[in-house]
Amino acid sequence: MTDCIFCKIINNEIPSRKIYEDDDVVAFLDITQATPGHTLVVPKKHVADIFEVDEVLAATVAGKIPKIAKAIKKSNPKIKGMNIINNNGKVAYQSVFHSHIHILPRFDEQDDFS
Ligand code: DGP
Repeated sequence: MTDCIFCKIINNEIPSRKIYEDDDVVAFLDITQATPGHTLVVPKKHVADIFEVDEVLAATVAGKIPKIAKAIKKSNPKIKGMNIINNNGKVAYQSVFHSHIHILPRFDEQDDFS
């Protein structure tokens, strides 16, 4: 989709800090870094939200999450947990309408930056 910021990231038309990529998904650091290591996992196929995702794509994307989450955790020994979140629709605080999953590393209270 020509106007989609995540499609542009997928196609390397705009820069991002990619931490994982395969034929189906890319994972890159979220520009806001709500917590350090905040990562977005994005299907390469343009689908706006969960209402456009079929079972095969859902399974494909979800199947990559443990591997990516473990790699993020391994990259920073201070990470003690993670929130994994998917917003769908403006009313649910979705702001980029190319479906994606947030991985938000969490830290001990004294280390938490959020
Ligand atoms: P959501 O609100 O769930 O649709 O999350 C969209 C996220 O996308 C938000 O946390 C900020 C992030 N984001 C928006 N534009 C860019 C961008 O150009 N680059 C990167 N890396 N992240 C972006």
